[in-house]
Amino acid sequence: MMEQELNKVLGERFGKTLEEACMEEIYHALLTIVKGKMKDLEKNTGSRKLYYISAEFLIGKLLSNNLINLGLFDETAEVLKKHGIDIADIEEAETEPSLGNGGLGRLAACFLDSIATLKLPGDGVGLNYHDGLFKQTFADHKQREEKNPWMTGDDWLTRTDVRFEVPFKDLTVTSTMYDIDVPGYEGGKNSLHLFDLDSVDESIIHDGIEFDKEDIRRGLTLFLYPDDSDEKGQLLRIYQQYFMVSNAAQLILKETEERGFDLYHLHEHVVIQINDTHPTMVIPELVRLLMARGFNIDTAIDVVRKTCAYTNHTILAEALEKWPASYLEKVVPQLMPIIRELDKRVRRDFHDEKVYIIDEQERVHMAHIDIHYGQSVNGVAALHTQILEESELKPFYDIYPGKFNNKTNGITFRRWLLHCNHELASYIEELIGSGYKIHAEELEKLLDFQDDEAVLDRLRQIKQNAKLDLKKYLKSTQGVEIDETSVYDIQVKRLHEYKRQQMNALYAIYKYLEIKKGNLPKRPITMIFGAKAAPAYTIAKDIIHLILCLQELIDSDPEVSPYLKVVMVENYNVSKAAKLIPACDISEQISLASKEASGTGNMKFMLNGAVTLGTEDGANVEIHQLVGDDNIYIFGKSSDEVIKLYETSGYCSRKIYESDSLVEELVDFIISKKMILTGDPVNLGRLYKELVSKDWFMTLLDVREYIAVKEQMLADYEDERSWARKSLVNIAKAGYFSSDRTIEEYNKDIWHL
Ligand code: T68
Repeated sequence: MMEQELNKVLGERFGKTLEEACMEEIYHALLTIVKGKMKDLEKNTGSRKLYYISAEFLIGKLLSNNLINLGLFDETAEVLKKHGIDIADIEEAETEPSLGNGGLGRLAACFLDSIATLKLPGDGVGLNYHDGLFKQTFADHKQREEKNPWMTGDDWLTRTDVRFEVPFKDLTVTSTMYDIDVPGYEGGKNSLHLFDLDSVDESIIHDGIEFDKEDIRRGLTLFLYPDDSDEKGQLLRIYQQYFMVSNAAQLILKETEERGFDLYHLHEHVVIQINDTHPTMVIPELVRLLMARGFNIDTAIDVVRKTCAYTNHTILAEALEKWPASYLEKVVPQLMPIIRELDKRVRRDFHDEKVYIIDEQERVHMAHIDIHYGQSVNGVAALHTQILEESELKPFYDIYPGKFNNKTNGITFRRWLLHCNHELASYIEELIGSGYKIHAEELEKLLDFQDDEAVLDRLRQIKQNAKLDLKKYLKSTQGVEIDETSVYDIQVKRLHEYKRQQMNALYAIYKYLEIKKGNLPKRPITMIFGAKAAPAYTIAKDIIHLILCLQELIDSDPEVSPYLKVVMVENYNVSKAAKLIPACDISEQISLASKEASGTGNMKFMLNGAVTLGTEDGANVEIHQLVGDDNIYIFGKSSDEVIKLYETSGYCSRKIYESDSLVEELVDFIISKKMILTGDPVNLGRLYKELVSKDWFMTLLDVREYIAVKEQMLADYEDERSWARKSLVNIAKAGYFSSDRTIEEYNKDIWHL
């Protein structure tokens, strides 16, 4: 079937056969075929529909996943193989949409997959950023940002004729809606709606990612998270957010009316999940639109409140959005009277300024709108929700205990096992049958094999094959040579001080110095990093600089390089994650306890048989509970201790630096002669100073224990069988982290679809 279809489409479009076509042509033929098949699928329906509004949908490449979900992957791979083609090479022809930044955006993509798979009616709504998040390159050991065009004219987007007028203070624009089909695994389909402006013009970008941020018509949807370090940038973000939610609100009202429902019953037929605060303005916007349709304000607010639900993804105060009211006045003055009214009602009912929407400095706290004017507030892991309730959002929890609930994150096993690790997926199927693909908890059946030497050996072999694949991949993409007999120790995630890549870098320094002293490791270690730093986040970029300098220093030292390798993967993204994760031995999840809301990379690594080295933070806590002490390596101060240190200002990094000679030696190395000769003294000096005199995320607090536990882990790795057993237990216990489970919980507790 697939063979004939491929030949037919290749003939019609390129006048070629499978034998003659190049990779790009085969990719485009497959795209056409798969899009056609998805068009024929019936959309999930129901009397209540979900709209998941998110500034990010980090969907990754779609060809293989869509083939898997349509049940066509194996057949397609077979057909191609017959003609000497590896489907992985076809995947390379697809550009990756960079419509997200990190966990929040990838979570939204996993959720879309699970919602469709569970046959629930639920669409995603977001923006179609032409150049997405920037593309990262390295030069002079530093991050450079470039635009990242991903649309090719022939891609997964389908232009629709849905258009809405979106009124800003100084101009009104007309949107265009693009759709991407989201097929469920073995049935079901929903849509991802991405709004755009026809007038957007990439030619205004110059010098990397610079452009005139006041040119709304040509620049509105160029980038995800354009630099907001100045007022113009912040205003542009407000333009983007309002454009997203006004389109979403208009689409929701239009579809609800088309489905024949009365808007006075909107909440019975629609639920809106607000993914972090970026879509918060949908609340006042819906109130405005309903009032324009004749609702009185009480009814409008009541209906909207019953329709909306909010997910919080962070407790970092600086990440909680607060827009100056004056900025909102400049962009969307029509919303300010409504926001003021919402605030007035809060002040009428509660006498605690901590819960007001507009504070004394006339800043609008977006999360406060969501909490007062939504019906649900959820955190994304048990510990995170607990911290929200007990400290970060305590005043709100005291008012609305019933609104708060936890939804521990999950990942789609279609992408993060079936697609990224075919060999492991088929071996699991051999052992326990295919039921686990739908009922992830069936992975626990693997526990029956934890003492089966043949199974453990095979798992080791599968890991080894993945390590070889990664070796080849890094060689061909970055020209980097890694040793497949080494331990692969991987930390990939956004770059942020709280995630503490700098602590991992201090380990690299430790190991370097040990090797120099003649204390050679039993087995070489490959430390792999992947991370983008926000363009205006100076210290994050300094940390990248440190890692890149260490990479070079170690590479060029023949005494050290046989035993230690540091690799920073350029432009870490979803496709690279899919290559790195199956090959990992040690999964680095080392955030300062209390700061990582959940983490989802931790789940992906576990599912692929890596063992976690982590703090008791986010979902690590739940991983720990599931796998038990023997199958995870935990270190560091607890979240309670950390929270107390913040409350009492009880942390002083300089004290640790001055009293612990090992810490002093490691930190001093950052500004050692060798490093200064390799890198830039400004960046290295600034980072050194930051660690010694501030260290807001308490690297030095945990670094000693971190090193000790990592050393233990490396020693334990040498007992190959016992390590393989740990690996098996991690895979077996990962079922809980299927996003199908998460979505079932959202549906049961919040959505009621
Ligand atoms: C992440 N948040 C959390 N935020 O950090 C992570 N935020 O612990 C969690 O697993 C994940 O969300 C899913 O719940 C983010 O990724 C952002 O990217 C972000 C971007 C701009 C502003 C605020």
